[in-house]
Amino acid sequence: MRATRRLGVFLKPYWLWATLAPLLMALEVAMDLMQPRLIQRIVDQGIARGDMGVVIETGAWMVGLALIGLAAGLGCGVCAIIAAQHFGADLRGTLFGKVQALSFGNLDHLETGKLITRLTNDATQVQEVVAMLLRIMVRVPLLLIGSLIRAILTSPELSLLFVVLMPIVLLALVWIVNRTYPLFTRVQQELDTLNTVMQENLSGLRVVRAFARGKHEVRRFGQTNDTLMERNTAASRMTALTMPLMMLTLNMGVVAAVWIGGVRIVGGELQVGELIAFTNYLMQTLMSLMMISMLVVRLSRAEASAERLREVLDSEPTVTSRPGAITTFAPEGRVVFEDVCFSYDPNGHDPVLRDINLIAEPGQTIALLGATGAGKTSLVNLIPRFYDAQSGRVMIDGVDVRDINEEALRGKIGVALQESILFTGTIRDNIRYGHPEASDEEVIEAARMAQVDDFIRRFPDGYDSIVGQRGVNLSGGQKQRIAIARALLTRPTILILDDSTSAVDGETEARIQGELARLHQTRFVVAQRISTVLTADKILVLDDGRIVAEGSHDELLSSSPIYQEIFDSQMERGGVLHGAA
Ligand code: DCP
Ligand code: MG
Repeated sequence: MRATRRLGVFLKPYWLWATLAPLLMALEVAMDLMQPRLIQRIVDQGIARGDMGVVIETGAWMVGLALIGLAAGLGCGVCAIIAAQHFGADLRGTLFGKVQALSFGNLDHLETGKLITRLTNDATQVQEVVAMLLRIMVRVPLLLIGSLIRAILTSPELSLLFVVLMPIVLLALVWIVNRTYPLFTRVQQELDTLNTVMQENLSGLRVVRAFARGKHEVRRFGQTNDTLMERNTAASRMTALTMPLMMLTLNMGVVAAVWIGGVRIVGGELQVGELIAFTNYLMQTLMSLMMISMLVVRLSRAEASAERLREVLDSEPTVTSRPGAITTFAPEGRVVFEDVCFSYDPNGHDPVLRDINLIAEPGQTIALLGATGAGKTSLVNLIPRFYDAQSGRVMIDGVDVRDINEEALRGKIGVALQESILFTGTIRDNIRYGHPEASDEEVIEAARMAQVDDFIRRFPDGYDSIVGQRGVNLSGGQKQRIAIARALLTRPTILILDDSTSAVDGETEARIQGELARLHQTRFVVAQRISTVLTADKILVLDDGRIVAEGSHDELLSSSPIYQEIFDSQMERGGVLHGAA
């Protein structure tokens, strides 16, 4: 229950609706509780005495009170829905905002698939339970206590029946809840697995196709699907089985009441109407008890969802702005790494970068070369503070990046990430993403420099062409170049290109480099091909998280065996010659 209660804050702004709903429900319950009492009056004072007036008058009262009850019930439903829907919308909004505030480090743990389930399925689960709570949570206890009291008032002698019935029903309920609770927990777990399998598959559908693993995936999904069905059936069978059992107990109670009551009526100690009223209250009491057991099960399912939401809500961004961080930042672009060590593990195990020292003067191009997994992406990600160094410092113009407000910092750094992701929308909007106020001329200029202007113009809609989800209707190299244009448009002081021309042919790459060379900015260029780094002011060769060689192309060629090795292997394939042209 803790996690569910923790979400209660989202109901606070709607406290009026959230209080009105139970109040109206209380009114409805009050009306419900009056009915058996009025039936009793019709029977005992109307029918038994042949008094038509009492019958008509009481009947009219019954209809009137029922109508009030109906109105109150409807009102309660409306209020509960308003409160719950607003609650849900705010919850989703807050979750989304939270996700936006998270750092790269957090996102390494909360995968997209999981986040989608949380923002949709889990949020809805909790929202539904809130709507239910606002109605039933009040109804059930009120009805239980109210009808118990009325039953005792109606016939204290018959009420002794409760002493026998209540323990039986309570025991049965505890047993049922104990049996169904774990069953429903397992249903929820299996539902999670199903969601995961489904999401992984939908996002990786192309891989599945490419490896012709469709049948295998269908089988895998089928297994999970079947397990879910079995568990659901087991849980439902349990509930289905218990219903008749409960009804049996209930009916036995009624039979006992009628039997004992009948004897007393014959003896003249009880009136028929009283008996009818009593059995009515008896049934309401026992029914309320059954409702409680259902509530418990439902709540426990929501608790699992609430717990998952709590995990998102409580995750703190791993990278945050320090109080007093610099908010106006106009650097020249001198980047310095001082003894930087970095690990993806919060405790610093398995460092990915070790003792990194480097100086990039304003306007210099620094190239990072190294095998995959060497730590190139990790290194450049420290400059815009996607992650924070474990020890050592990263400084821009002598200021530790941790002392600069994140937005101010990132506003000066243009990044083309290793994986070029485009959003659904026009090509123009994609290029403008980091600088939405940019004019069309600026967009075209950036595109021209990134060598995409030509092919964009060849589309029928030019810059207004729509890019599909994840940019499916563009080639890898085209996407990379749009990502470069996007980074260039923000006119950054520091530009980071993480393997951004890996899918671009050598000739085009050389042309992009030629354009970039005319800009005065500090550039970090990550590459696998030597052709990409030939003209760099400084080339850093990374190996297993360490800088193992450093210098210009010519220097490295004569001094670094590793560099020579890379050079030779690429020469054989002719890549360098092509790129150097
Ligand atoms: N790593 C990790 N968690 C991440 C990203 C990376 O644990 N979120 C690990 C995987 C590698 C190491 O860090 O062992 C270095 O990864 P990089 O992405 O920095 O490696 P490169 O960019 O050099 O490799 P590539 O050329 O493949 O992009
Ligand atoms: Mg990388």
